[in-house]
Amino acid sequence: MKSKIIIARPIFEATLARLREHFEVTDNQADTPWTKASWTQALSQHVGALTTGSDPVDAEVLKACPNLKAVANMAVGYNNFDVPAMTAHGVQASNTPDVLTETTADFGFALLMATARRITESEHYLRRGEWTQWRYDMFAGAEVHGSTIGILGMGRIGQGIARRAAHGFGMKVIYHNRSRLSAESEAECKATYVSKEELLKTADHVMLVVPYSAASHHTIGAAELAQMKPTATLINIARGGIVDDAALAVALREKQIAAAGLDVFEGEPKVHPDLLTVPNVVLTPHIASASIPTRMAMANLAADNLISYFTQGKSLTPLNTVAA
Ligand code: 8YV
Repeated sequence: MKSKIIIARPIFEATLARLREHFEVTDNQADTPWTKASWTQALSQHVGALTTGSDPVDAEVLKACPNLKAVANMAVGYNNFDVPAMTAHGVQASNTPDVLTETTADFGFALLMATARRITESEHYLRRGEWTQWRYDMFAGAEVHGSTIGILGMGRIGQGIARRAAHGFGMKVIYHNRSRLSAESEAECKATYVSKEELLKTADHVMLVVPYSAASHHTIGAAELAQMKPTATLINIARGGIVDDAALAVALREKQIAAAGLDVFEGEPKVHPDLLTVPNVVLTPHIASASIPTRMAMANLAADNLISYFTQGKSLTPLNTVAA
């Protein structure tokens, strides 16, 4: 008899077909939204699940799911998981590292370019039919090449951004992280370790790539925004709660900083209403990893993590160790 798994959100048909070879699958190709209660109830009927970064697997959910054995997150970030609680319940947790690193770093750069060079703001102006003649200061933005980028969070994606910045754009790279990179990695990224305060004070562009946890909640709030240069841009491709969105909307409106580019939001898919009305912000709906090949690689790795757990007793990219 095949084990029963649930796929929380729509997925590629090919991934679904592959999973159906191994499991009895409950899919959600109809994209029916979950409440926490309906998700918990559905999950409790299955031994495995393929989730995205916004489907909770916490102590409360786990209590209702005594038969659950493995959950594969189709995301590198896993703040939707309570990993210690999963370990305590004997549930294998896995994520999808590496396969999305370069694509997400590409997007960080795209958002930086769009924000610094005011691409979306100028496109809206053009579409509104307001472009009547050339002006020396029309949508003049900040320089990217040769400027200083400050990267908060220097994991795989942060290092991908640093390599692009240093080698592609001749930027000076400064970073702050819980721990310093090895001398070899610093040299490869041409990156200099600085304090968070120095980074905020000196960077022309601040890029946020820190994982979300209680400790990183509101890493950037009113006090940090006040330390940044008035000409600086802030880019968030990490997680919504890293930035105090209400404080950011005020800082943007009052031109405490020049502009922001945000792919993630507190309480997404809801976006703070004040961010929707300020012009100097570029907003995208959490798509940093969304190239077709990368999303396929993420889906395949998540599927392989489930298949590997149920056939070999261990996922390929596990986040915890559990007895099979
Ligand atoms: C995911 C992400 O697409 O990997 C992550 O952590 O934020 C994105 O790549 C998103 O979390 C949905 O799973």
